[in-house]
Amino acid sequence: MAKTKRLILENLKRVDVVIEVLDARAPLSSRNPLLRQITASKPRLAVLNKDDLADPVATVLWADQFRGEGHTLPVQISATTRKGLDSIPRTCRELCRGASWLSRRPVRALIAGIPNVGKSTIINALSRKRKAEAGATPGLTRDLRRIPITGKFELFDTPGLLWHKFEDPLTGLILAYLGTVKRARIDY
Ligand SMILES: Nc1nc2c(ncn2[C@@H]2O[C@H](COP(=O)(O)OP(=O)(O)OP(=O)(O)O)[C@@H](O)[C@H]2O)c(=O)[nH]1
Ligand SMILES: [Mg+2]
Repeated sequence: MAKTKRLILENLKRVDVVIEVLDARAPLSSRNPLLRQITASKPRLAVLNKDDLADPVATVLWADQFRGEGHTLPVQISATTRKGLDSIPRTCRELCRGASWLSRRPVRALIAGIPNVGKSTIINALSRKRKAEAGATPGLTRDLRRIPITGKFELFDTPGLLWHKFEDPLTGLILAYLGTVKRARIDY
């Protein structure tokens, strides 16, 4: 966790946007307060992934709530079915609108979030290649990697980041249900 936090902090100056990937089934519990705190200086995009597994009515309400907060644009996607994928590069570009460098170099976005929410799967789906290791076990991505998607868009994959203490025990339970916590660490 300390290593991932350091990786994100060290690489923040190399990116234009931070994408926080959330699980559409539990957007509030999967939102990492530590990540919000350390990336507060960058424009942010909240991606509600695994839309195919979530209640569609609830997801729309969640997206409205995020939109209401103003500082973070929400998009709903499913990396598996490819629903909404194109909205990621498009929204990242919108967040950089007016920047002097926009016509000269790609938009660089750091993709972060708690373990197992689908960060690497989103990168593979966008690039249409298996460039990042992805799978059902939390903690698969172990290092930061820069992955060019198109000439206009680059992503930085990061390992999952959890925080030290869940204020609400229900959050811990929900994160365990989502497959975020390593099995060996769960008290069944
Ligand atoms: N149903 C469904 N499964 C998904 C979706 N996106 C990712 N997954 C699955 O979620 C699991 C985790 O995916 P990863 O891409 O490895 O997740 P990650 O966030 O990179 O995980 P770490 O690197 O461990 O932090 C895999 O089994 C994926 O197939 C989605 O949109 N829908
Ligand atoms: Mg990963």
